[in-house]
Amino acid sequence: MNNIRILTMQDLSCVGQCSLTVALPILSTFGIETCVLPTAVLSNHTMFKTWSYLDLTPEIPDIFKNWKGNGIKFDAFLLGYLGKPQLMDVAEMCFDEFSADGAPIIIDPVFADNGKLYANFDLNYVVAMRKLIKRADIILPNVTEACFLTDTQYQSDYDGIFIEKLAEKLSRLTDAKIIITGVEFGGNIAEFIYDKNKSEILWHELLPVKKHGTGDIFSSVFTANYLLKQGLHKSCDVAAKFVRDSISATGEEHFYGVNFEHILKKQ
Ligand code: PXL
Repeated sequence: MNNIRILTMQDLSCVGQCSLTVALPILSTFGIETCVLPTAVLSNHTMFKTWSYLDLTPEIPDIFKNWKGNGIKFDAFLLGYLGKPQLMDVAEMCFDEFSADGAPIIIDPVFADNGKLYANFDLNYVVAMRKLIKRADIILPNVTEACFLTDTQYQSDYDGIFIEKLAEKLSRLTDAKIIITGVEFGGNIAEFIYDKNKSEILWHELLPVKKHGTGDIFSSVFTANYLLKQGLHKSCDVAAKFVRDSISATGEEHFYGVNFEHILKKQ
């Protein structure tokens, strides 16, 4: 039995199978006590046509005051979609105040995909994220996020050398272990793992459909396995297979996410 308590900081999208509604059930199912710091409440994620957005930043000082008063500490942190650049400073305060000894910080930058920033994001967010990832032990950017973070022109048609250079450039911004997710070429999909100049590429079967929320599922399954001492390689492998199976369990008409619940039920 483990007694790991993680804090995951990301938005709460009421509908959409992403961020907290993914991280909470997944981490809990793996037996990890999962605490949440919701950064915003959205009616649904921003891949729908419209959404409401309640920024919860003003509530956070009071949450921290009470955590401090109650002597709360966390053994690990998983960050995803924060939503506003100011929240990066809040995240740093949170690490400073509430880390148990040696608590790993895992950051999925979550601000862009397919060469473009998500709705509501601008370059200020990217600049703030460049600073925040200095605090990370592991970062999980996709190719687009890695390009923005390293000021590299995104190209959809890339090769292994392009990805290796991206990882090298990222390693100048942070000492974190780097996992570039969703690397696609030659009809396959891979994670590129870069750990202190040692790199490894982990190939998986590429399914012919793209779905929302799969990055959040990957980061949650990866984090759970990593905290349970499975190592980088195995944790990536389990997470990638979990994502693949979740996509396979999802009908075409289900446009906003994947039915990861069906796969989680089998864990
Ligand atoms: O899955 C990433 C994500 C998380 N949260 C919100 C989003 C998105 C992607 O668009 O809109 C609110």
